Amino acid sequence: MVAHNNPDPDAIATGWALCKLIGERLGKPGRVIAGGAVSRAENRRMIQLLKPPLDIVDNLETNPDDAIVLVDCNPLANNHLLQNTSIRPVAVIDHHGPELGSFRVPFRDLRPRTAASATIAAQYIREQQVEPGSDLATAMIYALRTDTRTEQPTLSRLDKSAIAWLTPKADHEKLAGIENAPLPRSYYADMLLAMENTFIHDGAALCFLPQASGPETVAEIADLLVRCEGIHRVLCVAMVEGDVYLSARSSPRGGDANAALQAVLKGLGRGGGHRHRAGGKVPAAACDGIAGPDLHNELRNRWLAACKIEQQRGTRLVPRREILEHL
Ligand SMILES: [Mn+2]
Repeated sequence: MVAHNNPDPDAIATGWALCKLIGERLGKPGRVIAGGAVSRAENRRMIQLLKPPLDIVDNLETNPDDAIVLVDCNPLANNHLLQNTSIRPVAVIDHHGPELGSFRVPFRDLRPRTAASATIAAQYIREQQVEPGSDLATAMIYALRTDTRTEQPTLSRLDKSAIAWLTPKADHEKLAGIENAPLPRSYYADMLLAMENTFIHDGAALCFLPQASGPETVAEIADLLVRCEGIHRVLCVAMVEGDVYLSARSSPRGGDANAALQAVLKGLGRGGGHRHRAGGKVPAAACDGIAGPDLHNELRNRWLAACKIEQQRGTRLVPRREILEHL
């Protein structure tokens, strides 16, 4: 199972469930493989406590009789190990929205109305009467929880039925342990920098970090900012080892975050996601020759234009002076 790079809980749990299904029904071994890293503290804790069959690698090495299943992303996305290779997956199982273009694959199950890919995998194993066991069930519940981390998640009938089926099988102590994972000091450094670098333009928040401890920082900050009263759209951008990572969010009345992000990334990089949550990357090579402030301005202008916001000058999220005045 090849999951998207920097695999999230949904990608890991879905791949794991498919390994279990194929192992039990076809007697064939399987692994979940992805590039990048797992950096969010909660997700690292998930791996520690639940031990999914996950390998993080730089390059995909395959044997001729390996069957590759792409999970939680599709062949046209640029965020997985099959990108720029001639390897063709035998199956694609995903819940992300359709990308422009088409692809041929022997088996596909693409359900953009489903909250998580884990829901699709839960339906497979349930139909095949495969018992997930408590660790896999916990991973799948955590996948559903993280992929529905928005103000008004839309759970389909199938999502609810997967949750109801998995909940009694999950280990709720481990789940609480994952959700309350210890955080490194660097997390607070990122947060401090983020709060000082967030500007509001007409109900939209923009946060630029000249550096961050890992690629997932942008997602964590975007999740936090979109919960702020009066903020309906968020774009968070951070430089991590030369690459630029972006994360966009929108509240229920904030429009299509993914469409706005695609407009920002056009010609620079690629990304994907859903109506209210999306992420992307501008590789270091694409930033070559563009000075930091120029890229910053370009991304800001594109995003304000995509959101149809006229207020060019932002105001600080937390003006230090005002906090002190209230003491
Ligand atoms: Mn997902």
